[in-house]
Amino acid sequence: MTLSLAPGLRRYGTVGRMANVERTLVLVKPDGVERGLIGRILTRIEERGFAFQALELREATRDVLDAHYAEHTAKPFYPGLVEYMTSGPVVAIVVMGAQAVSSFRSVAGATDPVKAAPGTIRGDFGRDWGDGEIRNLVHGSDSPENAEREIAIWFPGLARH
Ligand code: IDP
Ligand code: MG
Repeated sequence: MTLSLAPGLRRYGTVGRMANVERTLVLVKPDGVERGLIGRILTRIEERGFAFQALELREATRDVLDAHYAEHTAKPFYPGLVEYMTSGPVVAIVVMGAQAVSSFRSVAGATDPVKAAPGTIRGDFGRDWGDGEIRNLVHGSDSPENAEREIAIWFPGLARH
């Protein structure tokens, strides 16, 4: 399943490669898709005035997740994280604009939805579902360097180098 880019968004592809505008990789995780929250999550990004360079509904593969979560593959929660991230489709998005990385991290909120502040995506839509798993609706890159690394994994055609 693919939501292809509207023609008007294609110009951001050129801008994204030519200008050094900051980019971040956002994922609406399977719980966000399953619960019908794609629109509300995208709205929060649009409301802050950020642009989408790419936006696609897709299945995360094990290979993509191993690369994306390279820093976590040896951790005890990793098998559960893979199960979670492959439990349904995700929406992969490249968001662009000055300080896009830290701006989206502040909109996403703390990793644990129980600790995430109200007003954040995780704090407004997340909770402890009582099964010991963390399901926190979204991913956002944690640094501009990791953002470019992750964009190259999810959207090789948009890699800057
Ligand atoms: P982040 O998504 O807020 O950047 P990270 O520490 O990078 O948080 O962890 C990546 C993802 O791994 C989290 O969003 C969450 O889905 C999952 N995760 C992190 N720590 C745990 C844990 O202790 N138990 C279960 N899942 C976890
Ligand atoms: Mg992280």
